[in-house]
Amino acid sequence: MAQDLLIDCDPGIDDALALLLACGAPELNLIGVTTVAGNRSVEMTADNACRVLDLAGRHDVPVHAGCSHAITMPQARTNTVHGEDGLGGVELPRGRGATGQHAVDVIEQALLNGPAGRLTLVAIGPLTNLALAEIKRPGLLKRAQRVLVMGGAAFCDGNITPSAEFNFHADALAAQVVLGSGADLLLFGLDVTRQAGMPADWVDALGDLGNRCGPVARDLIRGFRRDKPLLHDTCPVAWLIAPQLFGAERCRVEVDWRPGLTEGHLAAKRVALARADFGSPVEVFTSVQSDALRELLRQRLARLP
Ligand SMILES: [Ca+2]
Repeated sequence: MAQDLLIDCDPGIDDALALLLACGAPELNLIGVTTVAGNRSVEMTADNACRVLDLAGRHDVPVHAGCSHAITMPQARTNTVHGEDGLGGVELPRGRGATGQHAVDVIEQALLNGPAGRLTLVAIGPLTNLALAEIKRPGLLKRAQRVLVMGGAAFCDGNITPSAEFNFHADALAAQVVLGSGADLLLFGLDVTRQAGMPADWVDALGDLGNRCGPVARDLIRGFRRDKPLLHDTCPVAWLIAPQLFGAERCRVEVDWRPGLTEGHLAAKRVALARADFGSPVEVFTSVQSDALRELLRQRLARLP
């Protein structure tokens, strides 16, 4: 039976690829998408999620906009790595908007309705929505079967500051709240996503899939304002389909949420070496078979319209 899945995101080019992968995977039942301020404003990320889902023919998947900035900051920390429009200048038609329901309420209701352990959460933007849902109703995230998060840099350099990854830096307190929630948590940070590159010839070949989504995926990836585009957000969704492609280490983790040089830094220590009173135990992913990951994505994109 397909796995019920809710994706919280901030599209974002790699978010768009993650959504397309989820739409193209018969193993997954995407019940909804929530969005948050991150790469761009929350209004723009909600619009972009609608556009991407419609592209994939998934008009049935509702999009709910959520938080407009981090818990501790008056404005969102956005970026333009994905272009001013968040989709690398690729113009996709928009036939609808987000629902009137707030993402935090949707996450709460999705986890409260039905039995605990049924729904999987994938969070690939700043963690503000998940954290506020947990603050509103403590213990909520433990009702998820699993919470898969793209964020952090455990044993490698950051991509925003020397030690912080973008999603954790954008709302470090939210990251700490989610990591400390006691949920069954899988962390896909830069340690693993930096291995998930996209060579130009592979990107070019997406244009030959014979559908409309393939060439759009190619153009989205070409829109990255980085020399070496990476499949960051695709990794947790791919794990749900093919976990054997990934390797992880059990670690205890904490996020530095105080303002300063190391804000958003993920402090991780392997469980065998860590004191039991340090942080929370999570799976920290450290390796991926990148050729097989790209092939999985290519095959699932080929199933789309
Ligand atoms: Ca993202």
